[in-house]
Amino acid sequence: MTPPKSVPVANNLDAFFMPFTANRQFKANPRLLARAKGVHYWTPEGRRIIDGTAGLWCVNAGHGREEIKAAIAQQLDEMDYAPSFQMGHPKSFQLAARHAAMLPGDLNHAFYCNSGSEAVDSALKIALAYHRAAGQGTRTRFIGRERGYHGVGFGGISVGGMVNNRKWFTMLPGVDHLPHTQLPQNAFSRGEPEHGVHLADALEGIVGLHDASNIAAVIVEPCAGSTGFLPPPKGYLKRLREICDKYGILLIFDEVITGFGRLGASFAAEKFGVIPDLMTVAKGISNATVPMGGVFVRKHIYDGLMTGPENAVELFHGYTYSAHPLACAAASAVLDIYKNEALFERSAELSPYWEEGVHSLKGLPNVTDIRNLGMACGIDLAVEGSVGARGYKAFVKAFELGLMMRQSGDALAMSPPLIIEKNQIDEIIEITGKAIKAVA
Ligand code: PXG
Repeated sequence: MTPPKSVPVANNLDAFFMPFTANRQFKANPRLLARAKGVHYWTPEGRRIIDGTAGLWCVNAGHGREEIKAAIAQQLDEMDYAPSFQMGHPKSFQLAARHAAMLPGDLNHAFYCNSGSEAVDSALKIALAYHRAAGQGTRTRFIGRERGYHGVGFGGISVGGMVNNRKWFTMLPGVDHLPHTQLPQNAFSRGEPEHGVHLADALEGIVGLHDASNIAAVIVEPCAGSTGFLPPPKGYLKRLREICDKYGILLIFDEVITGFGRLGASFAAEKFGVIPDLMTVAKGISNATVPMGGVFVRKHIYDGLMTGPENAVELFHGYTYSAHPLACAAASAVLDIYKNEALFERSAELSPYWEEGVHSLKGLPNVTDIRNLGMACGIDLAVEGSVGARGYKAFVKAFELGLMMRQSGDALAMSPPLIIEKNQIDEIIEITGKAIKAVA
């Protein structure tokens, strides 16, 4: 790959109000990415950066995929846009059928939107509508989990459990939280930790407090991503499913990160053998080429909403760009790549090597925990001064050394594209080790 020509960037950074970024700090010392191919980015000056995070956990099939580019270009030629309200275009129906066929259990209907945040808010609304259609309109409460991330809509931040995303904003009423699942006795666990199944039982307490007749749904990430990657304790998700079933509470898995191969299976639901009533996805659904999100629902949810007169809209919810033709074309091409290159299987095959690599960092200065599952990991560093200071320094150092990682407080997280090679995993681990040592 030819390094890019230099792109002028100085003095013009002011106008863009950057999301989830320390704007002033960044603009004083920017980190810019100008090109990408395979598992690499290049800065405007042509410096190569290995992508340890698949963008933001989303470019699962690697960057610059010609097949996706061709599908999007062809779709643009054929038809740029068509509405999905009281109209349809063929690719949306084809894509939904393909998703339904690959999803576990009877998760066989797809509602499309444009992001994970929209997917979460859509799922919460579908849960409310489902209960109301079933004559259980008092079921309005949602249960999230501490340290959960469900995007940035008002629904998502309310069920989410990250304090900085919540404290500035008004919350939805009627939300409780389960405890998070990071226990000190599980430090340095490989894969699913041994301890913590009992943490799911907190749901019984919440039911005791509010009564099940007031609770609509529980939403969790099967494996929490944004707060430093927390795999579920053994048996935890099954226990949650059992308690939800006992009380008629819907279970929503937010698979925005875990979906499409990240954990070495199509979805976490498949990996753990636990089928939620609704599943939210985004990111890997389109390999991040065209924004797309979705809610996959089980048969009883869809059927439950197909009531009333046939000429009545069953769900008063949707987006101008729901099932956008370009997104559908991209998502379909991505499914071909996942299948043709067996990337979910590849993710499973590579994960023991990844696990060895990330756990080889145990013993480096200030490393207090390492977690992994599938092709992702979280590494906790001891706090130095203020929370997040050391984590940020490690992240900046890694970028200087040619690696893109994620940092949340003092937790580092990585999730490379699933096309990564073993020698590239070695490079990621080596640079991570150097960055950690540099901030000791
Ligand atoms: N749910 C989950 C589980 C997510 O991880 C969202 C919803 C929201 O998706 P959108 O497309 O609205 O951003 C996410 C997004 C990080 C990081 O570094 C994670 C996300 C986004 C940005 C950064 O952990 N996840």
